[in-house]
Amino acid sequence: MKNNMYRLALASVLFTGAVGLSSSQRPPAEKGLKDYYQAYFPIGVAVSPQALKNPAEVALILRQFNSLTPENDMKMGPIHPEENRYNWGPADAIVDFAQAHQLRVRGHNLCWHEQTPRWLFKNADGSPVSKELLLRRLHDHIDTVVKRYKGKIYAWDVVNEAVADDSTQLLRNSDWYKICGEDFIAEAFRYAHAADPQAVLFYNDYNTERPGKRERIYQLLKKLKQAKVPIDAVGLQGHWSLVEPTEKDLRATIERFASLGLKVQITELDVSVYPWEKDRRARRPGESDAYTPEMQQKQTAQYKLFFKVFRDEVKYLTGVTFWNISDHYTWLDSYPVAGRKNHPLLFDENFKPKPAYYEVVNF
Ligand code: 9MR
Repeated sequence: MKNNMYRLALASVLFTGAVGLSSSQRPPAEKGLKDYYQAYFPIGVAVSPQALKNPAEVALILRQFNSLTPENDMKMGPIHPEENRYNWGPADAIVDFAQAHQLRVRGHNLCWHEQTPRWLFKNADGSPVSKELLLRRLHDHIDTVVKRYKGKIYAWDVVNEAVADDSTQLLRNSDWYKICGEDFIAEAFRYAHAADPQAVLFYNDYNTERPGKRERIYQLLKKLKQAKVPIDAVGLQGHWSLVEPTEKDLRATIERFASLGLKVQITELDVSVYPWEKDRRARRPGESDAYTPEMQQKQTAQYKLFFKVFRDEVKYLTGVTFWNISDHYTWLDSYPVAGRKNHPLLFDENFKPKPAYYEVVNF
């Protein structure tokens, strides 16, 4: 690690001193995550169009990452707010940026129970739509969005988070499920495949390393494979923490899904300094936002372990994407309610690499 820090420091001295040299004399620009992992898999990041206008964030993205995921702008609500109106601007801005800088794009997502537009599940008179109409709407949405970005988006999260957290059910009791039963899942994959046969199609979910949920997801994916549904891969979101997952659960998860002939990606990686708390993230009285040395140390060890496992599992793993760029902005600070300041990423609030970064690139 010391060695690496020394090399980075030296590189930046050389680089600053190199202004005025001809291009053949200039030393190579400092390496980033994407370069250290070039022989392994692309390293991506979730972005908004606003971040792509901020020079400090742009510099960090271009140095460190070679794949982008729109954090929100391709979800059905934002991109298709009314039945006959698409809002392409923000999504196009991200795809155009990626094209200009030769970055890959993962599309996120085509069918989810959150961030759905208000018109989707209702008839004009407010009554719930029939299964036939809902599937037709799903088809038209997927067909339009996937075809627009054909050749520019290499992979899609087709169905997001359809499996229940509750161990007594296989599928989440969403409006999709209530109206269509489980058929919407297979149909979504068929529509996406018909629109772009080259795109790599994912089922994407969270808490995939917890044995109970892992098995429920496994059952769903096995059924889809047996029915010859065009699904290629599974996305482990990777919203992890200082206490989970264990190495054993992480390896078991990757290998269990790979045994179905699916590729695996980590699609939304961050390591929260608080335990999993999706339903109770609000700031509690008397709590501080401190990012303590103990938290930082544990987080560094977690990142080191996770990337060691990722490298070991490279046969199955085809990408790792972080959910947000740096601790300057993370969804964990504000979703679903304003909560404690979190510090889940490899770069700090000033866009500087944290100790965890050096452990990830030093192998
Ligand atoms: O990061 C996203 C946040 O800005 C949105 O408010 C939120 C809305 O549900 O979605 C967040 O992204 C989610 C992703 O699309 C799917 N997996 C969980 C992510 C974090 O909630």
